[in-house]
Amino acid sequence: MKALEGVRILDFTHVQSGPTCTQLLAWLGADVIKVERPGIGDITRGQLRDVPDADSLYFTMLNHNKRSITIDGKNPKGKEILEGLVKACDVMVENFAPGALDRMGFTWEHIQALNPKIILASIKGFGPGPYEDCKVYENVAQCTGGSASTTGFRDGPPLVTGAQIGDSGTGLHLALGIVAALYQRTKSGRGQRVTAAMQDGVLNLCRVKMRDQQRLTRGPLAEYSQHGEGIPFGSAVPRSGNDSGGGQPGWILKCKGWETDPNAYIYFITQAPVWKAICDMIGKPEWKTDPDFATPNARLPRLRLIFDTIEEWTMTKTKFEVMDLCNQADIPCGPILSMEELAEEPSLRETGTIVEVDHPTRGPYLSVGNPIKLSDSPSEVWRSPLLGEHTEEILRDVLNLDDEGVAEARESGAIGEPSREAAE
Ligand code: CAO
Repeated sequence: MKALEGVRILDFTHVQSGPTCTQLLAWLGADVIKVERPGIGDITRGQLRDVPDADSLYFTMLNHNKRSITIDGKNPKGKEILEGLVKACDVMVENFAPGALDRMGFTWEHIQALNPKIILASIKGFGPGPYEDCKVYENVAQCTGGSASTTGFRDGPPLVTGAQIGDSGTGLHLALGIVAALYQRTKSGRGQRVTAAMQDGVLNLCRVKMRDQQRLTRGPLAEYSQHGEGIPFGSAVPRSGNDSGGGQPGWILKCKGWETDPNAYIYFITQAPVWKAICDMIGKPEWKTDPDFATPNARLPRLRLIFDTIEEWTMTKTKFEVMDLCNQADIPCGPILSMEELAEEPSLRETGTIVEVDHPTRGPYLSVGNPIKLSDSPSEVWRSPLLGEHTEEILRDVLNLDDEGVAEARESGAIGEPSREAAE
């Protein structure tokens, strides 16, 4: 059995943030019913397509283990079907633009009246306040949640990151809220609303930068390399390049081959407890006792010199050789791994973090599996559904419609026509 077996989710999500949340819940064992617009579906099915006429990787990699039903929520019969699903589900998840669900007639009051035990979980760009009505995509959240202003180099513009902290990060936050609400319901017997705003989710992930904002009012941030370089701080937390966000200074250093390989680098942390091992490894044993280098505080204003010196050593070795040598001495470091290297990493394949999935119209593709491992609820990864692939199955199994009921739904235009692939 799976952790969330028996939990049925009405998945009204699209694009990335909501689908990452419901995909996680599906991997944990929930029955996730993805509702899509007839003939159109989640817009990502057709975005960034690499195989003509096949669902994009954008869609397939975010919608594993779900069933797809097409329903026109603005058609009266479609609304009736949706109401039936609200009654039959434990959780409804949505990430429409603010107001869209209400305009479709599904206000929280109406949803609660239909099913007082249901949990309604929503992602929006912003919480209540001046921007609550705005549509939001990933990079808007990164910029408004404090990530962009603190990412990049001091002398460059703000930067967005490759990690989708606004979308996938908020999906993760919402999934936790849903599981907590399901747990509370076992005692209260009631559903509730769960909301996660993307700005809040990003800010939560940038917590250490808010820490630094407050520390800045009491003096310079000594662990930022700009301090060692004698550059004064302004009133807001600056971009800190590759400085470590914690109390142990770190930086990205070149390794052998950096001239031609854009990823021949390693992140190197000068952790205080292993400082002596670092000095021996890089051929600077005198730094172990030199008062300018022997203590963490003495080192802070000299970090540039220290990392330049370590880099002279790392440049003589590949990133994997540096990793091996450092690990033998317990020195924390990490090679910069490209997506190409990660895709081929055997240990990630073995744990199911990277999986190969087959798909009827696009063939085999690689995906990222469930990063959360439960010993009693292992995740299996099934391909994403074709548009409307399970429409009839869901009408029959979940709503108990017979042939006549399905035909009536079809004729009313509520569920559209079966898609060519799904019909095949
Ligand atoms: N049946 C009938 N209508 C449907 C439907 C269905 N099955 N599914 C969607 N629709 C309708 C909606 O009701 C809405 O109609 P109205 O505007 O007439 O009320 C319409 O489709 C468009 O929905 P939308 O406004 O949510 O979609 P969009 O493409 O314009 O905006 C996005 C996309 C992501 C910017 C917006 O949904 C949003 O801000 N969501 C909240 C924040 C979020 O999750 N952002 C991250 C997305 S991932 O990068």
